[in-house]
Amino acid sequence: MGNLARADTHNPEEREGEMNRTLAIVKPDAVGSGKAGKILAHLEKAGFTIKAMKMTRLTQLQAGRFYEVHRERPFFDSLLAFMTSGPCLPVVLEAEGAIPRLRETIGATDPVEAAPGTIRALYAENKERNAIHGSDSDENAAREIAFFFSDQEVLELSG
Ligand code: RTP
Ligand code: MG
Repeated sequence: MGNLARADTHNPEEREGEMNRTLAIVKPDAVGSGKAGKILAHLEKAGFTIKAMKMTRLTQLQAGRFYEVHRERPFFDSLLAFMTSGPCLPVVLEAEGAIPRLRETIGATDPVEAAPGTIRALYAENKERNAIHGSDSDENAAREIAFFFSDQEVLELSG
């Protein structure tokens, strides 16, 4: 659908595809084991531009709100314990087709199932301690960016 719509336009920039933004979080396992720099380099090599970033340590309340959708899942309490166990790095990333591109770059949730060369295949310890988060839809990307960053923060930093 997107490609058909773009074929009708005479604007070369639009034909190139739409630039958009998504949210990654370098998770506490990766920050704690000194893999954050390699993961950020991997993201840049994969074509993402870092538009905003911060280091923070989530509270139980924040982690619970962020992963609200998983509240009824058996791994929820363990996920919250993990995500609050140390600092993490929320990062706003920009690229063409940023949301699917990030999901492809990070790989499947469980590193055993993640495609070779993906961030989780390279750096995740296991299905829970899996190095990085990536937004899974346009709607969630907008929600998750706003969860960590004010409009002003993103705009002031990225121009
Ligand atoms: P994320 O939201 O962090 O990008 O991960 P995802 O979409 O690949 O996976 P999701 O199903 O949304 O799960 C969120 C996070 O919960 C932990 N998890 N543990 N022990 C388990 O079976 C299990 N399943 C999920 C992982 O940290 C996962 O990334
Ligand atoms: Mg998810």
